[in-house]
Amino acid sequence: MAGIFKFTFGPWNIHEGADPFGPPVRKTIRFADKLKLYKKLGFDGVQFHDDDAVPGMNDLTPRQITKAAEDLKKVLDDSGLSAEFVAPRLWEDERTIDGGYTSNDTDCRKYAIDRTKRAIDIANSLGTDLLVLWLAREGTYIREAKDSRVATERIVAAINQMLAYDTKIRVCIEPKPNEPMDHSYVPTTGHAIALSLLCTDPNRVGVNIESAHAILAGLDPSDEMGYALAFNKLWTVHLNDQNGLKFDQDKTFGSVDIRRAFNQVRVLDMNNYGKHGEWVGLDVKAMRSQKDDRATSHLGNSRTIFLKLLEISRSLDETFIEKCRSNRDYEEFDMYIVQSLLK
Ligand code: XUL
Ligand code: MN
Repeated sequence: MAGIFKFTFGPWNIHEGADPFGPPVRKTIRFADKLKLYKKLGFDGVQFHDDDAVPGMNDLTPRQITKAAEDLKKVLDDSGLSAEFVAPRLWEDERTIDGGYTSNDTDCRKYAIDRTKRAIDIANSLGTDLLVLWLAREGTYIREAKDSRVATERIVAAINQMLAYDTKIRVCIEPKPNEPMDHSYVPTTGHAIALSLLCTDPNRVGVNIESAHAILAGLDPSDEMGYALAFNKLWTVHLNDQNGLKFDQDKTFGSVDIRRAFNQVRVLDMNNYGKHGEWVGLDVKAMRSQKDDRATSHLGNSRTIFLKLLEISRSLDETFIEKCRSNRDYEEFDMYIVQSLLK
């Protein structure tokens, strides 16, 4: 069996509860205070958007950005925390309204690449070689807005520039089928992995699978994970849960479908996920209707649910499971799994 899992989340997972229809409903917790919560909640790693690490980075020189990131690294070291990855936030600037890497405008594409290079600088300063790309606006609202072949080639060209800029960086695509864009160019794990094979160094392009994003694509997250594992490309995960085909909910892991969550834990554990230093990442949000006092519980709860499901998976009778499989006794097997989850 695999070893001990280590857990991580991003500071955006502690938030004020604003949604597209209403303002914040909880008090802001300062970044420095969020960092203090990590260990208390059972987490050792921090995931960063580039400007979580260096706020206001568009107004800073590359040297100033690196200096700020180096200062943050000292804070992380003093807190016993590691940076897991850095992700360029390419969805807020006016130059990325119609996409960054796939924008039809040359200057906007240049901005996206330059910003990504700064995110790589930040990753280096924070001591991580992992860059996550959630391709938020690399898509369209009407298909005719962009040429999908050109858009795909532009994403590949952008990743190739990242690989050339830093010969150590590993680029991890986080697929999502929609939201904010209506149609996304890299909607699933299969798309992301196929895209990696077009890059100059496919071995340095992998995936970050988010449970909710897979569900939004009508797919099972654990099968997506198994697929990526078969390519040795599952380099991080964003575990959470999702109630059907609606907005991206980022619910507490296992809170909607405990069996679906169980299968994610099981596929990770059975395949020694973590053996090469991979983290168990969460991307979960407290409900907007939650009061301030327990607005971080979703993080600890997700971790607790993961560990409980791990315990259940490891306690299963593997000989019995093999017998069920070879006899095709799937009704018995089904009941065994359900009973194990009900205990
Ligand atoms: C968006 C999402 C992002 C990425 C990081 O749906 O999941 O938070 O995980 O950029
Ligand atoms: Mn995510």
